[in-house]
Amino acid sequence: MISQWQLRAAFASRLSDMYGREVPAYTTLVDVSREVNEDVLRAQGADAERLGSISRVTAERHGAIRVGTPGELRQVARIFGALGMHPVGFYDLREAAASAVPVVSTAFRPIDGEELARNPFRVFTSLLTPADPRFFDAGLRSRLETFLAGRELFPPELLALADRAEAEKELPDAAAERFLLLAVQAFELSAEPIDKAWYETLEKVSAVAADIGGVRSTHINHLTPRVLDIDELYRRMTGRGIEMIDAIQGPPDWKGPDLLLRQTSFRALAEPRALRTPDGSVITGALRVRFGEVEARGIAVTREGRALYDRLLALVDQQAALHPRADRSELARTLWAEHVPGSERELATQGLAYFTYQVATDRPRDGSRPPTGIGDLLGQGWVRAEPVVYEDFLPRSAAGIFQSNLSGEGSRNNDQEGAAYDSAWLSGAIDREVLDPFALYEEQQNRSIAQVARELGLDGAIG
Ligand code: OOG
Ligand code: NI
Repeated sequence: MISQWQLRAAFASRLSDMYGREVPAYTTLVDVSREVNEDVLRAQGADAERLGSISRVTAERHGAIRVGTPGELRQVARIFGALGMHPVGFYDLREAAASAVPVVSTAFRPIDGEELARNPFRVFTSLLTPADPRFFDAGLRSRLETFLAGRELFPPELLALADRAEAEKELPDAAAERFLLLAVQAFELSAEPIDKAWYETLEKVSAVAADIGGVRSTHINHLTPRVLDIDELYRRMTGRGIEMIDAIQGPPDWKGPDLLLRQTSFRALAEPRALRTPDGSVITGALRVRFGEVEARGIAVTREGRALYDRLLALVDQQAALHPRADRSELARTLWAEHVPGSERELATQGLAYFTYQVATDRPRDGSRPPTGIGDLLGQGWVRAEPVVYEDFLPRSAAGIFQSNLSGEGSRNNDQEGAAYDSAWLSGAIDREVLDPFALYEEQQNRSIAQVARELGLDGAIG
């Protein structure tokens, strides 16, 4: 029998092999990430593993896929459900991006601490929004919806195996093998010729719309390894002559603890694709849609921590607009030094980031009563705090990653009112609850605090 987490680990690893064959530069990125991780581990020792064991980090990937309809997304949810991955978070990239990115997204991932430690594979999954009149007029919307309704992304056999794996939480060896084969196949780049005129019609609106709705299949858009020093990785990739996007998205490189998520990518590569021209002949063209991305993960922040992050992002924007020649990351670094607490201890006591707490083995044993505040418990050595890793994404960074890889801006008519989509709509559309990431982190933190309170005899009175 193959359990869900083994299926998830096997799927991630086979997808990685497949993507490496399709996009060789991805393999370079994985190799350089591994080298950087080994160097960081050598230099920092155990500290390097504070946000995840080196075996987790080395195997860690996120993928990105894009689908066209709620029905397709429902099927994706069944396939990832088989792998123990649940929809977490709602991202509206239509609002986060300046150019035309007509999608809303969620991420499928494990939610349980133990499952994350076994294999944290996650997939950023975007859904096209044909009903948004800022991008699609009535005629185009209807052509697009008809086109999408006529395709099948996932064979019924794959979906049946997925349902079985989700219900039974495992599959017999032979069924597991078949499931993995079909699941990886479903995300391979198709050799079927693309209708050139239709693809170009959509591309005028948005390259993302063309990538999703201009073809009769789906494919993995990128697969992202995790690195322990993304600034060093950026330098080494550039040194190897690989053209990276201009900046690292997310928090700046600063002297305090790593927070949230920092990401960067290399530009989408021209890949040969078969195109059918209006006269029916098939030619080889090139499309630039798939790229390589790498990320460094930091500590998960609370709602207050996130509000601070968003405020600083707005401040950086403001200052960058006032000083167009200034270095954006320098501006960000200065603002962070001014506004963000520089130690894990302060982040914990100010309620800005999530930690799990354990009673310290070397706590005071002189018969004194423990204090009841987390700050005092930490300060007086009663408990230790372990940072909780950020397992999710950032809308502004995601928009930046999408955007930096589009060849054209596309078009968008802002006189039109955008179609409304939110987390509740998405939950209804896929018939599964889209979970709130903050609630998941908070639960994890609260469970550890309740345990500490029990062990210290504080009856849940920790504040
Ligand atoms: C997804 C872009 C966002 C991330 O890591 O933030 C993303 C896409 O290009 O489909 O992958
Ligand atoms: Ni990504």
